[in-house]
Amino acid sequence: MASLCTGLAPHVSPRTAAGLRGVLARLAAPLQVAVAGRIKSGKSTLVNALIGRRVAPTDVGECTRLVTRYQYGTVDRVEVVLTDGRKQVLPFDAEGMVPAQLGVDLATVSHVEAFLTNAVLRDLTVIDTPGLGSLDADSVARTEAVLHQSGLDPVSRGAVAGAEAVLYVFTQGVRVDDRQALAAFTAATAGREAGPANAIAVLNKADTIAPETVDGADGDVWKAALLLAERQARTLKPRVADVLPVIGLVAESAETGGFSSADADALRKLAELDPATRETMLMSADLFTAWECDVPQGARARLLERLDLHGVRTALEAVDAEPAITAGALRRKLLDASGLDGVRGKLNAVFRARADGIKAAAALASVSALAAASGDPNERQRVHNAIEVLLAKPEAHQLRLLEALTLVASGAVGMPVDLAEEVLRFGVSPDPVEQLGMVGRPPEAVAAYALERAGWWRSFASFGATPAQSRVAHVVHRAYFLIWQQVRGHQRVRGRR
Ligand SMILES: Nc1nc2c(ncn2[C@@H]2O[C@H](COP(=O)(O)OP(=O)(O)OP(=O)(O)O)[C@@H](O)[C@H]2O)c(=O)[nH]1
Ligand SMILES: [Mg+2]
Repeated sequence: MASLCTGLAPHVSPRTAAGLRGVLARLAAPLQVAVAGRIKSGKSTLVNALIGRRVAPTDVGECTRLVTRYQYGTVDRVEVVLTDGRKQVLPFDAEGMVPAQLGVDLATVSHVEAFLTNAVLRDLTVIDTPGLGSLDADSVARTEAVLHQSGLDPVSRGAVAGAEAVLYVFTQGVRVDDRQALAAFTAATAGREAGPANAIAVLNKADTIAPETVDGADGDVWKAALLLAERQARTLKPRVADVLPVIGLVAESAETGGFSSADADALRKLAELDPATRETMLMSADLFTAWECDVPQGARARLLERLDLHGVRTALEAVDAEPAITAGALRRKLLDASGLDGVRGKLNAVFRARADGIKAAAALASVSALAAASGDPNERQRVHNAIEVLLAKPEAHQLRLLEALTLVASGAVGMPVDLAEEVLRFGVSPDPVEQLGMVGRPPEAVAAYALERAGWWRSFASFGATPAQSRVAHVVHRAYFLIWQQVRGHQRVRGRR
């Protein structure tokens, strides 16, 4: 993609050339992941947990209404980018956060760039977005109106569309069958279709789920969250690779030092209360802070703010199991209970492992858009020809596969359900055996299956498929063929040994 851009630049109009330079710069930069979702769904809290530092203001402040890009820099600083392109540099506030008040007229602000020395950001830029507007109206028509008028302002639309991958934040407030939410999230990626290769969803605030409302949860909050996430996944796939439950607040406190040794001391004291008092206090936030007990109210309020009731209960259970537990070990327990490791793992598997492919696919979409926007038909043709040449190269197979996945996921190319599912499996993991759903099976079986499917897709491409299906089928055929070659290669090596 990079050589396509450099090759084309001297032969196109200055405007298109400037666009190509933009695409080139993006290709060289870390993968950009936007965190998107409804207002107050816990996006900024999750951003902090992922970065491992409390930098994004949550709850209040002007910044929750602005797009903020957290990226790697050698010096910590905040830049407020104005709509006229000027920048104002600000320091982080006394607590190390992006200042809640910027001291600039918000109407003149485009977005905020925050540079941090955190290692996590070396290969991932995280974009915090303002929440999508309220979507509780019943009609889809109204949802559309909300989205196109006020639900998502042009700046955040640009940020999300500009992002190469998306992490959608849901809460259980979104019903499984909530088509509106789905429509909203699809629209949020305007310009770049979301699919299993570039989108993941989380069911956030899992701690607030009432387990008795979920069949099969046996009163267990985390089990309820897993079941709900699974149900949401059924509705949201193939738009997203997966839906994972997470407790962003607990993850943030455990990862950013928000949970202190004073908090651990307070918990140890609370654990010593008689069981009846403790149960009563854990019934509600009000009871927890107002009840008469030895632990100062301020310390309890702090615990609630950092962990909420479910987090406090989890921590108390850890203390019960190990009364002398250190603050560090308690923090680790909380992190485990938050589900953040699962989200990180998914981010790595879906985004990081394929960052080059995702970036190239995004660049391809941008270059196509640049060509479409050009007024000169010759220029359009020149760009299209260059893309055709690129896609015909064997190395472009990954790119074609990601594109095919997106076409099928978005419904742009219609497929019978079982075939669509088969195609979309290529998106679940970069590991070929997982893609075939054959983990643990002997290589001979994997190779035989890949070969059989390669043959099937080849004939489907030639007979019975529409032209659009046929293009996808060719790519799928090749994907199976390459897996067959790879697995057979391993077998040979083993045979020789
Ligand atoms: N109980 C609980 N509360 C959470 C969790 N995550 C976030 N919150 C709380 O939810 C509120 C909103 O969190 P934010 O992170 O500011 O949400 P946001 O989506 O960034 O909000 P906007 O940017 O205003 O749309 C805060 O009070 C958080 O403490 C969670 O996992 N559990
Ligand atoms: Mg926010």
